[in-house]
Amino acid sequence: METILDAPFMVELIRTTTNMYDHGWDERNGGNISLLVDEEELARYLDVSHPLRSIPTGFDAPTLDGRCFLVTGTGKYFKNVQYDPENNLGVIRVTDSGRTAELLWGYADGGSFTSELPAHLMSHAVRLAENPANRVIMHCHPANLLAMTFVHDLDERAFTRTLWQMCTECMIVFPDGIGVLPWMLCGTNEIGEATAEKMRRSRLVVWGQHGIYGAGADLDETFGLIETAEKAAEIYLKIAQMPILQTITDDELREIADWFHVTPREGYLDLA
Ligand code: 2HA
Ligand code: ZN
Repeated sequence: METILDAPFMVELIRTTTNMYDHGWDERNGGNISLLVDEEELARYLDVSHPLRSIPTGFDAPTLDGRCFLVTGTGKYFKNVQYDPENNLGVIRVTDSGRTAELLWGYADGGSFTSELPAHLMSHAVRLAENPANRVIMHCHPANLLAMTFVHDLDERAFTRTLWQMCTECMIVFPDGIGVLPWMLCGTNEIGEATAEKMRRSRLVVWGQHGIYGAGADLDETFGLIETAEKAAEIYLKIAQMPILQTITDDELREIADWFHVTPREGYLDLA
């Protein structure tokens, strides 16, 4: 049997956690990732018929029964994943209408999945219903987006429009906009449900005074989504205190959308 440490999905996830740490998005134990992996693929590396232990999740996710995820561990540091994947990561299979996670590999020191598993699995369920190719939910604490939640209106139309106006790329990368939640206690089923509800409409969800969630078909796409929004937030913070002499107009945003064949979130552009 091949070692799971050489599996392409494992190599990619380890590289991604390291890259996110290097971007300053995941201080200490900040941030978490879950990646959907097919059981048939896992069976090349693991005996999937013998779970190591079962861990209760504390919530329901009936549509995910039988699905397997590679998930970062609770209390673990992204900085350390590359040096010790087996303690910092785990592979779980969701069973029992989502109430139980069977551990197939990892969390070797007796650990468990991220405290944000409710937000991850509830968001996976919603995104899979929208796009069966969705595989990744990613959470992190990028400084500029976080800072923006202190000084910008949290209305999600206004927040989205500001980001779209900061860089031409934004309309192309997230035409579906960005959902925004006010500050809420993290790690709870409530914030999980609220995040998943926002994920119906947009693949990015900001948590006020905390961080951001992104969803995508693979790790690169999801990282790029967050990276693009974070770049726009950085530009916003650089210019917010200066007189604005020109911006990207709504007609120009429409022009970008038409040229790149993307559909802006309905009602978010003011067009004559
Ligand atoms: O796991 O980022 O939101 C640490 C966090 C909690
Ligand atoms: Zn967080």
